[in-house]
Amino acid sequence: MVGTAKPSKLNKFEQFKADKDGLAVKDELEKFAQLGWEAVEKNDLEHRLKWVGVFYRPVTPGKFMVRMRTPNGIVTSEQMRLYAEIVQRYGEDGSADITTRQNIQLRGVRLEDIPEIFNRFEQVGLTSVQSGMDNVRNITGSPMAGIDADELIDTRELVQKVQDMITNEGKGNYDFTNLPRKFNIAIEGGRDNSVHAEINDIAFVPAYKDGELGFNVLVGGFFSAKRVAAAVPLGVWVPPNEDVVKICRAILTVYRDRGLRANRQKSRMMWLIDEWGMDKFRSAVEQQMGKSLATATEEDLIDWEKRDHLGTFAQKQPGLNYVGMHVPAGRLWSQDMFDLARMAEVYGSGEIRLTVEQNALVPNIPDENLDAFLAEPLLEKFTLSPKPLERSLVSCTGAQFCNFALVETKQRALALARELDAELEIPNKVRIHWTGCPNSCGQPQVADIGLMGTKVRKDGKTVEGVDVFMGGKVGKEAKLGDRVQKGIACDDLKSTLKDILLEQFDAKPL
Ligand code: SRM
Ligand code: SF4
Repeated sequence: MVGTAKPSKLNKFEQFKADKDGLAVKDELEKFAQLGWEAVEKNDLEHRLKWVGVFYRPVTPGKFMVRMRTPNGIVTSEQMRLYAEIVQRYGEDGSADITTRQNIQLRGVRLEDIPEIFNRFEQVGLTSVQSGMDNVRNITGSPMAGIDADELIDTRELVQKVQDMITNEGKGNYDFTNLPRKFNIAIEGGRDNSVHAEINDIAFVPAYKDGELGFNVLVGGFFSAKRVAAAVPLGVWVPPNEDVVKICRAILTVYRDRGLRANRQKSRMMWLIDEWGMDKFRSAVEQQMGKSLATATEEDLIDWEKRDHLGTFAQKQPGLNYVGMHVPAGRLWSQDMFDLARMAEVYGSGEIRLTVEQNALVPNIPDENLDAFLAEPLLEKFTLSPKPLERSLVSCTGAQFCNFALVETKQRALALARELDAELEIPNKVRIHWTGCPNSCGQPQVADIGLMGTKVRKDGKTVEGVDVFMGGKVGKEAKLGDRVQKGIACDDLKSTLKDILLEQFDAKPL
């Protein structure tokens, strides 16, 4: 369904969506598989396939990326094994990444295999539908949901219900496939804002009202190359029930029908909120819901520092534990995924959880299985206590696979963190986030030190470089960081970072 706000001349994205809804390619996958990717019409290949989570990669033509949906970051061992099998067949081209939205992306996938892969997804309850372009991205929730003794609200069921509403239980839902732009939703149920609520278009954060526990609703958070904005209070409180689904539907409907579409640089929901003001936006949402909403009256309950979940921890269920493993730069190979699946089955309950820091947890490990789990060889690669810089490293995809990238990120980020960890004693964690371009997928604005790829002139040549962001704060009183230095050539970055760490993070040379 196309919204009512029709600009007089459609930009090229609005035009191709009006010509044919992106979701329509769902029924053409067999045909594309037979045609071969080179023969697929350009808009179908480069854009519409993203509506079913299939991303053409101009950097590696013919080797596609598949972006899944992983509600609340929860993956079963069966699903993880399927991921392993899918990428295994692509040899060196086949890998997977844990994303900054606690999700999985598969790499190296051939278009001719998509119909079979999608059948196999369905058999294990997976979907990649509506995971790219003008759709709602993976819905995040606390990776500790249901196992954290200090949890306020278990978000698992709510996250799943919101996803089911948006995607028609994974089958695809034309109601929400033509939003003005991408859209992010997060539902936080813990005390430490594990999902970066403030950078979502809709965020639910736990709060009381009249003695009842529910959520305050924040809206409009986003990052883009042109502008970044933290989410602001809608002024509304909702109970942790079907109303969460209903308000998501109402906000999405208002945004779909009234959101700004003329200029894609000004189409994220915050631009509509700015234009209308919050009162008008709220009444439009209430009108859409067909009832007035309760006004939020209390502060949210986010009062903890953000945890990174790495290590071994007791769960709220007596005798059970979860183990959080560090996955360097979020990169997984098929053997890693086979191992994770097996370990989750043998020692736990067959469940794996992903974090927005691109790491993996295995929950529900009984005390008596813990030693054997900790002796598994995978833990030499995915360690429980990496050194401080590597520990908190986050990196977007970068130039290896992303055509927007101005720099290579993941390998450089890891190499630099390891070198600096070897040369410095750093008393506390320092969260370094790399992002390959101003789109900010690696969220440099939430980091202690954020590095954003750019091009720099050095010795008469154009070379890869970064802008440096600092001051991002997460957890309680989350705050976005600012750009503090511009245009540092990557070759000079080690000494710049060393100075910052020595001067501002109490590091000492080893
Ligand atoms: Fe992103 C576009 C990767 C999280 C803001 N993002 C892209 C594309 C699809 C561009 C492309 O077609 O190549 C990248 C795919 C590269 C690839 O091959 O992997 C890409 N974004 C990613 C991931 C994989 C980074 C990562 O390594 O973890 C994350 C996938 C999350 C997921 O599972 O869905 C990812 N992207 C984010 C986030 C962080 C977040 O959501 O917390 C942001 C900033 C928050 C936001 O959206 O408000 C983000 N991505 C963007 C933007 C800028 C949006 C804007 O309004 O301008 C783009 C470009 C666009 O949409 O035009 C973009
Ligand atoms: Fe690609 Fe830029 Fe996003 Fe990194 S920040 S994944 S380089 S679009």
